[in-house]
Amino acid sequence: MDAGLKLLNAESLRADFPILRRKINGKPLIYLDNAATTQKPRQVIGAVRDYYENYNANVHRGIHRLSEEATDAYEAAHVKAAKFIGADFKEVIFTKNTTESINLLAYSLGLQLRKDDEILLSEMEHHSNLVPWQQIAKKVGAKVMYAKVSADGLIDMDDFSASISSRTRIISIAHVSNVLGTINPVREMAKIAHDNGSLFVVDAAQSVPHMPVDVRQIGCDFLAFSSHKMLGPTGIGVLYGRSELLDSMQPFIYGGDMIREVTFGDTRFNELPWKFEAGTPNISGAIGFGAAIDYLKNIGMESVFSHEQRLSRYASDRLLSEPEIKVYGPKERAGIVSFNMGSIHAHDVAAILDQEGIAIRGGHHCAMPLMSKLGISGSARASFYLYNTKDEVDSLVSSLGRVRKVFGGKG
Ligand code: C6P
Repeated sequence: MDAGLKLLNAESLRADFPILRRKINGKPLIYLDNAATTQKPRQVIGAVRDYYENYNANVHRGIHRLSEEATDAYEAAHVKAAKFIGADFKEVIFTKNTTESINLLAYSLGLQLRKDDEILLSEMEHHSNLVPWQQIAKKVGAKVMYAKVSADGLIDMDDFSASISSRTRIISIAHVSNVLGTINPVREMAKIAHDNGSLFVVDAAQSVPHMPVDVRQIGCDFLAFSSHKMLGPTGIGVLYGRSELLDSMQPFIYGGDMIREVTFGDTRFNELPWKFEAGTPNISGAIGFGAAIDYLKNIGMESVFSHEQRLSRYASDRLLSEPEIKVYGPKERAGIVSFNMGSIHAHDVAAILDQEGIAIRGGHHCAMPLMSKLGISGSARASFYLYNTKDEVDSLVSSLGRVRKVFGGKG
């Protein structure tokens, strides 16, 4: 471990999260569904409340005091989000979430593709980084290719390189798999993409919330993530794009705020990033998101990452020492552990754990093609964040005994 790394104290951070005091079925809540969404600290809840109580107004429109304050706070959130990933202010567009960010790209870039152009994804993509490309490819006659995932849960880099051709225009890959916890070598992939003249998109929904991410270090062209997976409110996310690319792209949604001048005949679009933010944005969400970024920066993303890696290593070791449990994905992983217990359905595992106050996700995790590749219909998944503890992992593993009892040794 890096000697300068500040160890995170999950126990003391928990006091910032009011929901973690809740009891479920009379038992303390153990929240292990952080890949789906994360809980919110009082600092984020307070920032949203402060906006509504003290300076609620629309942004970029009014000359009055409230509108100026709201605009300043909204733009400050853009600055925080840009700095958090090492980008410039004008390169960060606020969207609804990762899904909308990728749809923006699919519509804006994908619709420019020609027949027989190729888009390369991988077999481990979330539906949000698959369905938009698939649908746009159908419209323009492009082909979607998938780099293979090996038995140990890694993208096969030989197959990745071999799948790229002179027709590959866009390559879009998850930084971290929401099922396997695999951390993909996006920096290396960006280089391979650029050597071929392809654009490289990173789905960072499961990485930006959990580890240091710098868009210049990766060298990607675009990167997408969601506030709600990093302690912030729902309904706000980011699309990062290199400014020269965003400048040359057509907006995806048209309307107010994204224009400079409109006549009866035509429209000139606003400057970046506003060109891509049509209509009244999610102002309270952006302000809460800014507070979430402050909170994470204060702890340090290296510390968040190392805490989660320690928890996921501990969890997978403990799960693997139990009878009939299969854990999916590589040994070196982010804070996501997917598993199955013999022939017991993942939904049943999640339902019994819920009775014990433990929240995990069971199912296909919006990655049905990956499930079919793994030959399963779903998995149980525990996913960690900065407020989770080793004791909670112990409770998870011991509660699996109850699952086994209910299902009479099927696990
Ligand atoms: N995965 C999960 O439980 P949105 O919903 O737009 O904020 O994020 C979509 C998304 C995109 N890419 C990856 C890798 C993701 O994990 C997700 C969201 C959640 O795994 C909800 S299905």
